[in-house]
Amino acid sequence: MTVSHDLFDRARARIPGGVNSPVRAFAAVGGEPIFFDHAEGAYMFDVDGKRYIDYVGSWGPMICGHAHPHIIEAVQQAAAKGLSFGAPAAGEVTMAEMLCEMIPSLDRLRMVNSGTEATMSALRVARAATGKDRFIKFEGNYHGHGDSFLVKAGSGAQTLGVPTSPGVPAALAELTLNARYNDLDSVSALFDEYPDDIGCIIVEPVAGNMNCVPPAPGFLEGLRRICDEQGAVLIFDEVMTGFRVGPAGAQGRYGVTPDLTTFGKVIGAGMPVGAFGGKYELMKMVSPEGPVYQAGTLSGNPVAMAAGIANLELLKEEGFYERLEARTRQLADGFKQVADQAGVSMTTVAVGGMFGIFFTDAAEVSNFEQAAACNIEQFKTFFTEMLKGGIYLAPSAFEAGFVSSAHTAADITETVACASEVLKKMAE
Ligand code: HOZ
Repeated sequence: MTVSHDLFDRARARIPGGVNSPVRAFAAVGGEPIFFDHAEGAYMFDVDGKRYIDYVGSWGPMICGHAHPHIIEAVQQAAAKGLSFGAPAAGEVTMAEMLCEMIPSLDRLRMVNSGTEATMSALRVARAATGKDRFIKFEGNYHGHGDSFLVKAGSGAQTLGVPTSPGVPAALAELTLNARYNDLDSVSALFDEYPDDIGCIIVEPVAGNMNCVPPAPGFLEGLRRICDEQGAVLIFDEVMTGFRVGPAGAQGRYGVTPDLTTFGKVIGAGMPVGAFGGKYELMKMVSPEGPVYQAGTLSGNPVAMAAGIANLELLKEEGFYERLEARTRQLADGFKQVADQAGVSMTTVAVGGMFGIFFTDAAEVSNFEQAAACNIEQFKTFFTEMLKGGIYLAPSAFEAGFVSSAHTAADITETVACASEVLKKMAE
């Protein structure tokens, strides 16, 4: 019996499913979630002392690796000065200035505590600005667990088979329209069906909650054009992509400017942080300057701001993104190469520090239907065997993977070597 197993037994008695967020459960891959003790750089160490090379990175924020000394020092210094004031502090101003400088579409922003809060609030602003309640999202995209977004959602909602959650009022769910990712015709068709009712499109500019699916050429540009023609607000949900696919997020990488952007954990380096921001005209509607109510006692928390600022400082280092992207590409190409050698059909993608592995013979995956049609049984076996080999991947075929700047070429080589053995066995 392991310490991890004992903890899971105790957890199950007091916490639904034994986990505090469903994506952590191993429901879709079999087995039990692992309880961790500590993490450093590219590695996580479980409570039984086993080391794993980590490709979840706390679902994105550990872009500089775990427990980076610069970030830990900033957190320790801030913590020593008090954990929360419920009143303004300097760190919030510095953070807002840094984000607005790095992401040109941000005139102003509001700090919140999670991506879920950010998307809920951005949607409220968009609805208030346009006076229209319906909005378009994309099947398999995930924007947190706000009621309006849990309709054909990705991530854990999809993994656990509840993309449209019970408890979401039907009257609200009916305002959520789902289009097909990378399919502009499906977006136009919804505007034709509801010509005067749609105030907003929200999109993951690189989808990271149905595995990793990049935007097709022209897709994001097309959404911008449609929003301009229809007078709708375009929201980029950069909770996953913000600072992961480039210093100015996906919007910088693909050169498309949204009206509002939402950010999540990556701007807190692992602390509970999110933000939403954008055009001055929209953000001036936010309380207390405007009538759109939005609030949070812990928003802009001084410890979280210190962590986030330290993280952003590291991202500004010369060549950071080139190195991160090269490492991620090495991993994705390595997986593909050993899968080909083993005779297992696989397609991989890499965008910035994000990657995806699809068990399919299709050359590319561009929407949720295609992601769901991949061989999920093969993914389960791959996941389980990689875990035994000390490689920690997301326990779901519907999640992107993440590489950090702490992953070395040797870590990638070790990972690919493990994958090679696993895939050969799978092919037997
Ligand atoms: N967006 C994250 C997974 N794709 C959410 C993590 C969670 O729900 O815990």
